[in-house]
Formats: sequence, structure tokens, C-alpha cells
Amino acid sequence: MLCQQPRLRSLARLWRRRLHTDLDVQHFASIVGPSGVLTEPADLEPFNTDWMGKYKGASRLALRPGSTQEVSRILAHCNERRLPVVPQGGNTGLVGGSVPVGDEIVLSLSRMNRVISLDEHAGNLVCEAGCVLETLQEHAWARGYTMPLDLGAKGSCQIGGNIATNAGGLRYLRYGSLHGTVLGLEVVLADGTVLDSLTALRKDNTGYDLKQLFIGAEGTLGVITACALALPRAPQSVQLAFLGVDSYEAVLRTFGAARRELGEVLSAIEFLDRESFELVTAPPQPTATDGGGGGGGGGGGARRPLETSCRHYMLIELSGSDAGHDGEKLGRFLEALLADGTVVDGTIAHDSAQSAAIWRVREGITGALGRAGAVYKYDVSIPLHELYDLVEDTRARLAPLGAEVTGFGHLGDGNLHLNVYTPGVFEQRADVLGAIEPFVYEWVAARRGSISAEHGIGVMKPNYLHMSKAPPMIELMRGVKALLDPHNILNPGKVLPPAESASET
Ligand code: FAD
Ligand code: 2HG
Ligand code: ZN
Repeated sequence: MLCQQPRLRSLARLWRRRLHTDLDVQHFASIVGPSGVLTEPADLEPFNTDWMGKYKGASRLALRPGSTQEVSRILAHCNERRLPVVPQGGNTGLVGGSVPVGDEIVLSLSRMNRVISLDEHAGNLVCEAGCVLETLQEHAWARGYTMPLDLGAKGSCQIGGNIATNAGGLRYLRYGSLHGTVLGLEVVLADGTVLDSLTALRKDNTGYDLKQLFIGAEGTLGVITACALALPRAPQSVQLAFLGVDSYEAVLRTFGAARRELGEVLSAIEFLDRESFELVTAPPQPTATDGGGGGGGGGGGARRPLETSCRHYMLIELSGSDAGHDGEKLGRFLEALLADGTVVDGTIAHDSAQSAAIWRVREGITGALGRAGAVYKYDVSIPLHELYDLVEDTRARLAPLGAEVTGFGHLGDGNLHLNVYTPGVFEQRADVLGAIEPFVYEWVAARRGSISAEHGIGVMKPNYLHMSKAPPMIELMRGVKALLDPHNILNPGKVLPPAESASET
């Protein structure tokens, strides 16, 4: 673990001691079979390292259960023996929540990847937590449905991890939060109790909606083993425009016009600044270090949809049922904005290959950043009219240190991804971190924004939770944690700050 805080250093020291015994390992093997138990350092390496290569744990044991009953028996034993556990899905999380701090046991859900049912009348999908998002997308499309969630990590993230992080993604604007689209969950509590609310009812007002507690809890309250999701019908027509504008003010005017003119068919409004665009479209350069997501060095290598250099770029996607009607609408929209000068240049994808190439520009930024240098990643919600001010203020602050700043994100949801990176330098620098934190969190808190719009708190932000949650709320969160996980075995050190720092200002 890259320990930036004394709290993490002491947790890591404590847990770097071996916590489980050979007898525990034998017991786990009797539950999951020998092939479900990993103890070799080389096998454990991917479970101990996060997607960015920034957080590293020291786990000596990973378990790969194949059923809910196996998860239940594992947790019952861990609870009894007070052995800490880190639930892990696709390990694509961006706040260090999915990897151990020290020698916790990694509980991987990847073998639990069965689709249980898809009700083709109601559009309800029931599946195990380890299903990869892209596999579910393909399964749903083949039956006339779509997943309400889409994100750049779809090829490896799992639906259980998506729910545990309450992931937002690219179509949140259209389909809303997982708090709405998750109909039911099966969750195993710390003591092994199986909570079965795996119903696929659209309406159910029978008291407290307990499943909501586990959505976004980042594996600190229970292990999600299966879910029921409400799927929207697959759109029959998808249209995508890529636009270039010359100011953030023009981004906002384009956004307003899109909401007004295209409202009923809008499915995504994303934006990226010139710095993000140049990075993701730069040719890949071989470098000694290849951070984040694989690939071949600095530069994203994505094809430029526009040759004109603009200050900002936007993707506007429509999903509807009439290609002719939606296509004409998008064409008229673009013409009007070009005519009045709001948009400097723009293009509309004519087929799915062009559309995919445009999406690669947006979805490739995270990987390109990881290959460019050490990255400092912030994911915030702020009022739309001030959203880009944070990028400009951070850029001015970081320029003397030789760090670059990019801004992109889910404009339609007021969600900015602010990334700082040091070109060609792959070690995290204390002076750069010190210039960003707590500056960014204070900037956001002053505007009553959120310090985590969608990536979560993980191990990165517990000490800043109070910037977005009042002390009584943090106390209530602690109470819920103590009730559901009294021995603190589930993902310890994540989400909640240590008691003494809860009321820091
Ligand atoms: P992991 O990374 O394995 O785990 C994440 C957290 O959930 C950890 O705290 C872990 O302990 C917990 N967890 C995992 N599985 C379970 C389970 N079954 N039960 C209980 N707890 C569990 N996020 C967005 O919100 N929007 C985006 O657009 C987006 N785009 C991304 C693009 C890229 C290229 C990458 C690398 C990441 C992106 N993310 C995005 C981050 C996002 O949080 C994850 O990709 C995804 O939701 C995590 O799923 P996972 O299966 O990889 O979970
Ligand atoms: C996205 O929207 C992801 O692409 C990742 O949430 C954002 O890398 C990031 O900061
Ligand atoms: Zn995002």
C-alpha cells in the first residue's frame, strides 16, 4: 500500500503480520476446494495491486468461492476468528477500496458469474455478483434489453463491484442511479447470515429498504452475492455527435440547448477539455513504466474525430426508437449551434464503427493518464456553472510544480473528473499531493459539492469524509457498521475515518 497517511501506515504495519494460520487455510480449502485457495505470491500479486498500480496490499491468501453458501461459511469462520476480509470484484476501483491494506484475506467473486434469469416480459435480470458488466450487456442486448449502467471498465468490472461502489458511468443521465435500478440483492453479512431480498418486484413498500445500505457501501457492510436489476428496453436507434467549442460558457450553452431541444431522447452528455483530448489522441510512446490498464506507454492513440483544435469537446448521444427522426433532430441541433457560433466544429457518427471510435476518445482518457505519469485522481460533484473553475484553479496552483491538469466527465450529472499528472514521472510526489490536498476538497466543500461523485471513498478519502458528511451522519454510519460488522472484519480501513478524525474541519 502506498501510505500517504500515518493512519494507513499503522494499519498496514499491524496487518502485515500474518493473521491466519495453516489450520485456517485448510478449513477454507475444505469449503472452496484446493483450487479456490491461492497462497503463492505470484498468484496473489494481481489481487494485491489495484488497477492504477497505486495501492498495494500484502495479502497471503485469496479465496475464490463458487456459491453463496461458500461465501457464508467463509465469513462465519472469519468472523469467529476475527480475520479481516476484502471483497474483490473486477479490481477496477479507483480509490484503493478493492485491495488489502496489509494481510487481509481477499474474497474474489469472479467464479460466481452465472446469469440466473432474464424475464423477457418485465425486463428483470437476476444474476450472480461476479458477472462481468460487458457480458451482461451482451446477454441483455441479445434479448432486446440494455444494461442501465455503462462505463469504460465494462470489460473487467463486475456487477457486484458496480453495486458496491454505486457506479454512475456514461448513461446515468438517462437511466439514473443503481439505487433505483437495483430491485433486489442477496448479501452475506459478516457473521455469515444470508440476507435474501432477491425479488424482482418493481414496487415493494414493506418497511425499511435495507438493500439500499449495501449499494455504495464498498464492501464494508456485507458481501453482495447476487442481484436483481430492472433493465430498460434496448434503444432501436443510437445517434452520437462530437462537438468542439471555444469556452466553458459555450459548453454550458450547448448543454442547455441539448436539454431543451433533445430532452426526451438524450442518453449521454459528456465533456473533455483540450488537455484530455490531446493526451488521449496523442500517439502511444513506449515508456519504461506502463501504469494503469496496460498498453504501450504515454499517449492514448485514439483517432481524432475533429481536426479543429478547440478549448473543450462534448459528446451528445441520443437513444430512441426512430433513426430517421432522431438523426434529423440531431442534425438540425448541430446546424443551429454551428450557425450561431456556439459550436466551432462538429461531426455526427454515421455507423457503429464511427460511434465506437468517438467513444474511445472519451473512455480512453483514464488509461492514457495512467501511461503518462503518476496520477492524482479526484472525482467530484459541483454546481455546473462552477465546474470548470476547479480545473483552472488547480492548474494555476500546480503549474509551478510541473504537473499537468486535465478535466473531463459526466457533464449531464455535474460530475467532474479532475486528474493531475506528472509527465514521465511515475513516482507519487509529496509536494504535488500537498498542493492538491486538502485544497481540492476544501474548494468542493465550500460549494457544498461532493468529494466523491461516483468512485467512492475507499482507502483514499476516509480522512476527508467530513467534507461531505456532517458529524451526526458519520456517527450514524459508524452505528450501522457496528451493528452489521461488530468485529470490523469487512474491508477495515475503508470508507469510515478512525474515530478521532471524524470531526476534523
Ligand atoms: P472492485 O474494484 O473489485 O471493488 C470496488 C469496491 O467494491 C471495493 O471496495 C470492494 O471491496 C467492493 N466490492 C467489490 N465486489 C463486491 C461485492 N460483490 N460485494 C461487496 N463489495 C464488493 N466508476 C464509475 O462510477 N463511473 C465510471 O464511468 C467509471 N469508469 C471507469 C473507467 C475505468 C477505465 C476504470 C478503471 C474505472 C472506472 N470506474 C468508474 C471505477 C468504478 O468504481 C469501477 O470500475 C467499478 O464500479 C468497480 O467494479 P469492480 O468489480 O472492478 O469492483
Ligand atoms: C470515467 O468517467 C471514469 O471515465 C474514470 O469514472 C475517471 O479516470 C477518471 O478520473
Ligand atoms: Zn466517471
